Amino acid sequence: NGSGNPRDFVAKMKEGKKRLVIFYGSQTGTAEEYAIRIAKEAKSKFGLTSLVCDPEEYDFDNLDQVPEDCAVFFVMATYGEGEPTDNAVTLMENLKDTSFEFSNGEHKLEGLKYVMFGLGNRTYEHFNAIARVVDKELTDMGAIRIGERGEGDDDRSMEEDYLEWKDKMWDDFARVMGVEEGQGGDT
Ligand code: FMN
Repeated sequence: NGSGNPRDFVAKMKEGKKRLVIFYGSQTGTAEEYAIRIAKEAKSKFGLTSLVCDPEEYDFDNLDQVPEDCAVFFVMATYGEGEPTDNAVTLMENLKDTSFEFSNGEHKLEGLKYVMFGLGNRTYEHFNAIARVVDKELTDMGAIRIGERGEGDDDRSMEEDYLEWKDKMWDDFARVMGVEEGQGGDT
């Protein structure tokens, strides 16, 4: 209804009856494109709608308040010496900072279900460092990854890496979320 805090993604999910939220850490748009594709696939496969989010536009203190029947996707590119994109700096800081409290008063995300796809390039020393770090931080806080972490290589095989990863991920997703394929709709 637009009356709430515009930086509260959990409220937006609830208002829009969306069970998925997809955050993209993107500098030149590739990760954003994959985030949008993932949203389209969730809709066509399972009939689930997603909130596709620029992490810079949201606060993460209520990341622990994502409802149990929902999942959080992270589509994260790596830059520099294994650094996040500009729009993911605060997200990274919040996850890494053990004094950052979620609304449960702790630095814990017990039982939060998430999916991880990283974008990188194997010619860099810190290949997919951000996806790996965010994955580790989430797991350390008690969150539960759905499927394997995907890692795309922009040097040679981004598209193949994505295609190889996603079918198994959607199988695991369906099992964990208790949804079935073939319930999809348009886009
Ligand atoms: N990929 C890595 O795995 N590690 C890196 O350290 C890394 N540094 C990069 C630095 C620059 C200047 C550029 C242009 C790319 C770098 N990459 C690195 C590859 C990007 O992560 C990859 O191209 C990704 O697809 C970009 O996503 P985006 O378009 O969403 O920003």
